[in-house]
Amino acid sequence: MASHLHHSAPVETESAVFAKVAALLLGILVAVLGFLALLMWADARQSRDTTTPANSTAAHGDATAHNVALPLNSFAGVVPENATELAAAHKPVDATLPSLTSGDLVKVHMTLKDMTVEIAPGVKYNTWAFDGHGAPGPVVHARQGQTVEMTLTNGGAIPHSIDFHAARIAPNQAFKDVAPGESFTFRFKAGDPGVFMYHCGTKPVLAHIANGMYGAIVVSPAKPLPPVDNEYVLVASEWYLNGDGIAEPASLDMAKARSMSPDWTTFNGYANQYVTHPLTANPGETTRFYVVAAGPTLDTNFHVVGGLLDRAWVNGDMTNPPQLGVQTVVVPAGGGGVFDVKIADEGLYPFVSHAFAHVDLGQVGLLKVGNPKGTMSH
Ligand SMILES: [Cu+2]
Repeated sequence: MASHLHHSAPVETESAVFAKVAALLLGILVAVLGFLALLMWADARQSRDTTTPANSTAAHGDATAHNVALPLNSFAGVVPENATELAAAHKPVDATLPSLTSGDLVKVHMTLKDMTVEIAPGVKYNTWAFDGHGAPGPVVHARQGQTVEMTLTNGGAIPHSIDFHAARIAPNQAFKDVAPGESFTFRFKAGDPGVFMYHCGTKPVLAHIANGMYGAIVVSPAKPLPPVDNEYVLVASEWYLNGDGIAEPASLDMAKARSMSPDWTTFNGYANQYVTHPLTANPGETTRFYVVAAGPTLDTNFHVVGGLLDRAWVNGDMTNPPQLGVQTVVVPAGGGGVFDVKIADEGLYPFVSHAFAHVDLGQVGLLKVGNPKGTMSH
């Protein structure tokens, strides 16, 4: 525009003076705009420089290169540089359904411990754990009609309790708080078949479940389900961290737990463990998954990629016939489901929560059918 006015200047004297003034003003405007642009560029460069360190921490490990810190001070996907080796060295939680015991009474003794566990490669967390390997606690397996005798010994620092969803019992009696150092025994009849959650019910329950106090009890029906070749138990849960857990163990971030913004979501307490160490089946076999969503808050939308849930006992309801050939079933937080999957062809079949943020945060595993090429054999 300035050059147009400039060219037209010689035509008439008055308009030439006007044009020169206009050109001068426009020139100043261009200079001012240019200076402002320079300031904005410098500002943008500075803010990019200041965010780089956080992002580069998150970017370690090729599998998690796309993970960057979210505004809620997320530690999603933040793992140390040697995460791949750590994942390979991790001993996966055995997902195999434990066998039934004979007799009318199933005795279970759990000792609560405050213990630090890994929930992802190189990511440590201070749990309040039910027994043995941290979270989830051990799988309890009973036959419908058996009586479960539960003894809880509190080896932790604060009161805890245990609430079995499989039990019809007065909670103020059976699920009462047990003081540190004390033991408490109660019995209940496993009268309803299904797969149920158990958890600490001490207030605030959100904190006790988020700290790893949960597990699964399978009550097999008196009239057995159709026989299958493999039976696995998956307890889905999410973790809310107040730090990345790498240099020192993380603890619970209650604000994140309340806002339902997990850093990691897992099957059996450790992100992606069955991707690195797949569950196995042979071609033509049927695999039964007992799935509990422990939460504390989020559901799990169970789905097997490349397969269908041939028989789905939705909500673990075994008094009605299963649904047949369904794609995805919601396992609600505090609920369970039983799913039979028959796979004919060799391959790697991911099982996921199809609410895909869960997959991104670690709630995914593989069912390795046969021995497909290019996979490790174990
Ligand atoms: Cu507790």
